[in-house]
Amino acid sequence: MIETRITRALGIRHPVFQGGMAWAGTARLAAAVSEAGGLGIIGAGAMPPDLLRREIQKVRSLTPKPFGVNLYYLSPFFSGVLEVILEERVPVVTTGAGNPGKEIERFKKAGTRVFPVVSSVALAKRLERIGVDGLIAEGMEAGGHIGEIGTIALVPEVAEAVAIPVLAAGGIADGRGLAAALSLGAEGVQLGTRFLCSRECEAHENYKEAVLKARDRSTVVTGTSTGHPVRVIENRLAKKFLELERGGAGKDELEKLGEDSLRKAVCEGDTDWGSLMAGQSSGLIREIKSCQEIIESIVAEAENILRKLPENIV
Ligand code: TUI
Repeated sequence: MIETRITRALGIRHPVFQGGMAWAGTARLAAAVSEAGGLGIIGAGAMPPDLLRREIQKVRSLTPKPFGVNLYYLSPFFSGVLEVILEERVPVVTTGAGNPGKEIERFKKAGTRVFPVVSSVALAKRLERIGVDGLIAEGMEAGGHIGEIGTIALVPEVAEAVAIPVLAAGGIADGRGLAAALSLGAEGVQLGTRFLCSRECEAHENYKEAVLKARDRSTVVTGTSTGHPVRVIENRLAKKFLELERGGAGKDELEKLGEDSLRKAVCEGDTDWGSLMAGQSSGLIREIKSCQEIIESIVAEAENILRKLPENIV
């Protein structure tokens, strides 16, 4: 057992969050992760509010354990999604691509714990001051929207700068990553790509196969020219995107190319023209496992490493 302030505060068995992946983070996946003792998270992405409400109710029908919703700040349904999260009194909210400064008081009144994702020390400090419950320090090894600092430097810098608990994310897929995160001062980890390749994840089999096939250099970062970097597995869409960016294409043209591409990949299995968001940990993921196997093997491996660590030093 690895107990930290995170497991105690949230009443979960293992300090492992599932990343809130748009389209792939469905109620079925979130419930499976929570049932296995982690914190399952519904990826609200660009979900309409009524669908999110049904997904929340579905998680509750599948498990009595705590779960979360990832609130994506660029959603066209942002305000409706926020109201549903508050009305449903969701236990935990994580955030993506924005900061919850304006909403924090309403979350507190609803009894919702807030764990924003941060990719810098400055934002981490600002959010601690406004009263968030913890932070997810996400390095640029992560999939999807990313910042610019690597996990191994970002996590200790954030952990040192704040007193609230910090989880590490980005490039972590196994017990070695969890042990490393704890060594860096984190009190848990968030895994996206690893849970994408779980039996319970409803992403298309083609997407999962693409992650299993991926190696260390299989992902690229698109969108640096527009200030919205996104890590994806390289495919025809990513190559086209990078080619347009190198040619100085404008934001509108790039946005048009990317439109609907994540849904095409996750729901239709379009591995050529879909956006295969995935982290650099793809190279570590070799097989589909159940959420329970993923969590139990990560915790057991980390415990083993931490127990044996002194033997590495001669
Ligand atoms: O959110 C993510 N990664 C994501 S969200 C997503 S959903 C999507 N759907 C369709 C098309 C495109 C994307 C895919 N990947 N990671 C968390 C994260 N948040 N990383 C960085 C940030 C972030 C960025 C800017 C947090 C705060 C911020 O600015 C806040 C401020 O006000 O300074």
